[in-house]
Amino acid sequence: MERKTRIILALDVSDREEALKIAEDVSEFVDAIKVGYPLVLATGLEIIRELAEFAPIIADFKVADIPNTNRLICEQVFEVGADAVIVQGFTGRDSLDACIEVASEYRKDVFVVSEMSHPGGAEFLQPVGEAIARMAAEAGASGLVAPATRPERVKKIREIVGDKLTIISPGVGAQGGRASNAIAAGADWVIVGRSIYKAELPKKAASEIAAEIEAELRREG
Ligand code: 3DU
Repeated sequence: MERKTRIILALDVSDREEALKIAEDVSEFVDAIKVGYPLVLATGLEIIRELAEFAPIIADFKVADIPNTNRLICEQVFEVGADAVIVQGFTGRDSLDACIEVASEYRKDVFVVSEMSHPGGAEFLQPVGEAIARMAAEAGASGLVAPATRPERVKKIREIVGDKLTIISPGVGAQGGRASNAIAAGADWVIVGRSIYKAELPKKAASEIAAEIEAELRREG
């Protein structure tokens, strides 16, 4: 995944044609496309292979099972052409290790959720988010998912993992976070869904977020 616009599109639509149309339309403004349950359950896993024509694909299945099941899930995800998978960390080190082992066989990436961006993310996950971030770094994950709705938490997670891991950050736009604040706090990429795919002109919406991020990066020098 190359750092260009620093935007990952969360493509949570449920129609195949619409998904492909939006992906093609916005591809110059996104560095990757995140695909999750809404699109895959509606259209089938093969949509990952089709979308991979436009951008690297992050499969957001928030994998959270025993090691053997995690391994089986990750094999399916990488076989169909995804470049990365998002997994939960709360299931423990052995479950995470299983995902990382499969990813390294396929030379792919694992992103671990440290804390979720919605209000409920502060209830159970936030108190263990820092421990999950440390575990992910020790286990050799590629990156973490940290909330753009709480830039101070992105900053904290960045302090914990240093430059060792990348941080991808959902919660921009529809959930109230700002792309520039998440990037300023230390996120490498922001994840944006509804603010792009529900916009009247998705390409224009993506280009505006890209411009906001570019301005922030210029300001930082
Ligand atoms: O709120 P949006 O429409 O911009 O979509 C955000 C996407 O990121 C969506 O796919 C959601 O499932 C995912 N996500 C979070 O929003 C929060 C997390 O902590 C992890 C993933």
